[in-house]
Amino acid sequence: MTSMNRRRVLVAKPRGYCAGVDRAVQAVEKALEQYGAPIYVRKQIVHNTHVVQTLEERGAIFVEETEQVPEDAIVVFSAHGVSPAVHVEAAQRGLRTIDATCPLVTKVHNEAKRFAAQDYDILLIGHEGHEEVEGTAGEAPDRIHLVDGLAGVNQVQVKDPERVAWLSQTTLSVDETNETVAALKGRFPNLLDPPSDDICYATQNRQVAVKEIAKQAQLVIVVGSDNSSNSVRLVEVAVDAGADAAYLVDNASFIQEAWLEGVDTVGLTSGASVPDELVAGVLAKLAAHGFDEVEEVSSIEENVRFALPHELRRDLRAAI
Ligand code: 0CJ
Ligand code: F3S
Repeated sequence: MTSMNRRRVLVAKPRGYCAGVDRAVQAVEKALEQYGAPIYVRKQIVHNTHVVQTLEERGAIFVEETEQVPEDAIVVFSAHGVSPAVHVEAAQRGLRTIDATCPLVTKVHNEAKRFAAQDYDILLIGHEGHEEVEGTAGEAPDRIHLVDGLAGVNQVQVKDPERVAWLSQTTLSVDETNETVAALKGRFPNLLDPPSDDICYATQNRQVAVKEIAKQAQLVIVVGSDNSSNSVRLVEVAVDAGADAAYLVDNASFIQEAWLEGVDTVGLTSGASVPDELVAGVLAKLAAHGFDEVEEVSSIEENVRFALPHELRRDLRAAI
């Protein structure tokens, strides 16, 4: 230990699964229980390496596209959602599907359909290539234009600048999105807002909490996988909020001892797709390095719950 001061960890709350991740993971578990292995899953059910590996060990098979799923199999669609074309493809192949799309992503799909039906061009703020954005854009491919942050604002072309609305990916940085929207309104003064926030409650709550700990911590550790948009955003938000350094780690083994040198206060948080046991592993490693005082920060309580996908409430075997 290099520091003589007391070493403490500020743990951000809320942590653990958000309601959409909990539902999606449970959907795969329930399908395995009800129908037995293998259960196919299109894309990673959520963007967490540990979750995917654990489900694989239990008999889930992860594929990139539905064409890789055998005709008589069951396939689960991931929490990030799919475009209508994927549903059509699956139906054409006679697959039995369980849609684990987070209901808050489905809400954005519905907003996209409604704006498109009203003849609006839709500026979808999000990260190019992210599955959620691909799914949402598929609801109205001719109408939806991706705006990937501030850099995308000046490039976007619309049919009628008077008839434009914006939507967003659910897991973006709230502050960055506000900046992008302000810039879009500079270009399109009549830009219509979504009826309610598209950035979901879990993403927003975790950003509020990480700002709180980043003000007091020299180092912020975010547990999450590197393809997890909401987890990566927490690293950026922590640095913007004043942490000297912030790192994303999949689990405790990724922590480098050099990061802890001269540090008295570590902030710890996790993405919405991260099981709490991984955070517990990081706490144990930090304790072994003298960070044995643990304080929970933030008073946000999360009590959102979603019912399991409706397909799990009937017997899919009946469809064979
Ligand atoms: O888009 C979602 C439905 C969020 C799912 C939870 O997080 P994660 O890490 O699987 O996905 P993101 O890359 O979207 O944050
Ligand atoms: Fe849904 Fe937000 Fe979680 S969109 S899956 S509640 S991160």
